[in-house]
Amino acid sequence: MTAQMTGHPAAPVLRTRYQESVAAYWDTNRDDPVNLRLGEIDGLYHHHYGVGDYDPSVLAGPADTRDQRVIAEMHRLETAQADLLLDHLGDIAPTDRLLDAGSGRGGTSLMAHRRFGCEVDGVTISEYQVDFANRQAGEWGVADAVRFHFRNMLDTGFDTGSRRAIWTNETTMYVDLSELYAEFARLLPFGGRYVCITGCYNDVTGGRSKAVSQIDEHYTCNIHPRSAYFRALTANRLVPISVVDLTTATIPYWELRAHSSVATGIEEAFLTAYREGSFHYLLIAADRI
Ligand code: GPP
Ligand code: MG
Repeated sequence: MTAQMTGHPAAPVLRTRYQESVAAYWDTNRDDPVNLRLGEIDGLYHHHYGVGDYDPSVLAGPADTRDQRVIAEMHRLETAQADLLLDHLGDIAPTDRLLDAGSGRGGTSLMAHRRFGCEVDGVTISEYQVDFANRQAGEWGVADAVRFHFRNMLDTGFDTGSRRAIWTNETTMYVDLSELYAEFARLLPFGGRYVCITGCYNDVTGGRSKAVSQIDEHYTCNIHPRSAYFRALTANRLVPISVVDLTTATIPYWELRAHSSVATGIEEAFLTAYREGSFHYLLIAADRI
């Protein structure tokens, strides 16, 4: 397909060595039961964490079915996280267009289409994820409305002012926030909404803690301080309307995950970082002015 046919600029999708390494990480991360076994439950494959209390009875019941109950409960909490994000998008009409920036295997986009009935485009720099998510959209019978593209969220190629709302669900730790929000300010019309869920480190406790560094190392990412979000939003005409500290709400998810067969070894770093206060799990909703 030529650049002209897609409306996308001729620039390469991956611009830097760092972006190549991030793409390689997600392209090769194909055997991840912590995400696949959850997604298999209902066809919503997430790449984000959960919020809310877990039902303690999932740990108490018969041992032979315990793990499946734990996995189903983790999935319920991850889907609740995406629902919370969508709650902050505001009024979305079926004629609106949305952008999922860093769309992973597509779970949040499919939920957005199911809720609002509108078109959703997802972009990711992992070609594996693009193919996986487009296959899911096909299986859901919504491939005409929910489309995933091999594009860079810093330079999407979509038309100026074309998006009623944009979200990033745990993806901003891979990019420069100034570049990202400049692109979002271009894509959103006046009054358009941006919603971010992210992990960020705490300026008040100081620099990057050891636990936060372990998370960066694990995912090949670069977690930003809390201050960087508000500075970059404000500099790009994105004015916060809601800021929700989800730190307390996400801790049970990590406690449950630590008890599951699909734990990856990063659970203790998240629990330490959240409990010691060096790291927050934050939702920010902002309007484009
Ligand atoms: C992906 O979720 C998470 C990240 C890319 C970035 C780190 C997020 C922070 C809030 C710091 P995932 O579902 O792919 O992770 P896992 O495989 O561990 O479940
Ligand atoms: Mg996951």
